[in-house]
Amino acid sequence: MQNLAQTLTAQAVNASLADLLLTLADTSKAISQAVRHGALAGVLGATEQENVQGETQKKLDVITNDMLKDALKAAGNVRGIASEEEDYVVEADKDGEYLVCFDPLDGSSNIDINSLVGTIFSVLPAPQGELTEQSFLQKGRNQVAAGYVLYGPSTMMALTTGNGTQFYTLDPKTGEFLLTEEKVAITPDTGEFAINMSNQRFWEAPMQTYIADLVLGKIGPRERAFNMRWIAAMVGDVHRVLCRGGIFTYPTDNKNPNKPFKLRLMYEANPMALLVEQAGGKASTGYETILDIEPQEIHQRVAVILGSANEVDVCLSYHDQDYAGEPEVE
Ligand code: AFP
Repeated sequence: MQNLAQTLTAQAVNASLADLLLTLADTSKAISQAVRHGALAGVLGATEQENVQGETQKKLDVITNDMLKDALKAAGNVRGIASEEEDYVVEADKDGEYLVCFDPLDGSSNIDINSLVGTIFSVLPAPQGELTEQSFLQKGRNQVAAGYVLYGPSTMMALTTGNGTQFYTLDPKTGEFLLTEEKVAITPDTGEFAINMSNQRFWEAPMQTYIADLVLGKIGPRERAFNMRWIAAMVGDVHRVLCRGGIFTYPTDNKNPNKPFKLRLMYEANPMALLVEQAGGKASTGYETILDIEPQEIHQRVAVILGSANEVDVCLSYHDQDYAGEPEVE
């Protein structure tokens, strides 16, 4: 089996980018160790601090954020860092060619219940000149690499460098990420959806109608049954979609008028959208393709609808202005 370095060479990935991705892979191994020690290492539970999102930081949020920052600052080819856990962009190396955005531990509310968590990362080219927040505000289509590491029963990395999406599995004996899926392909149709149903009354009408039709199953306009899953960690739900198809959505809701969206564009939606598109799927806000969004600020949030291409299209048909109550189902 090929390892990560061999696969990046085979894909003719720029040597500096390959080094950066290997740095991220090595750091994720250390994070995996910290996550797996859990209570034994005294890393569970929350700190007294809040992040820029106004969320109480878990101890592991802070620990993993520092691990990634330290590794990327030492890499030599990283110009700057944007993290869910950092209020502002972080300077790294003035000669660095890349910007890295990451969520160090996505799904951190799952930590204390020993459920799925992961690290999500996005790599952008660093523009010339002074590093500011503006340096990062590039469309998702500009990403030169994107991926996540899922700390599950096995530690797995999903990665794209624009050559499709690959899966790597960490061999605990050798500490190597080995290529276990060379060309991830999302089935165009699906019978499985992922959404936090408790927000149903806060969604826009098109999403309420779309989900209601899925729940009606055989007796509804879709005329077939659907299953539901919700891991409450985007990294876990998207991994399932990449593995067996599905549609994942965190739509806009009016539960908190000051926060109409939940997922962050730069280090959740954009990297996941690239992985999904490279695997033949689709990713939209309901009204705009995610990878074409012009970012306005690094912690910007967006609605996300992603997964099996044909099912995303059906969901988007409900959002079309001229929707007449009949879904466009092939
Ligand atoms: P945490 O990192 O705070 O646990 O949030 C995870 C997340 O950003 C994303 O990974 C999940 O899909 C989503 O939030 C779950 O949100 P709900 O808790 O509202 O279902």
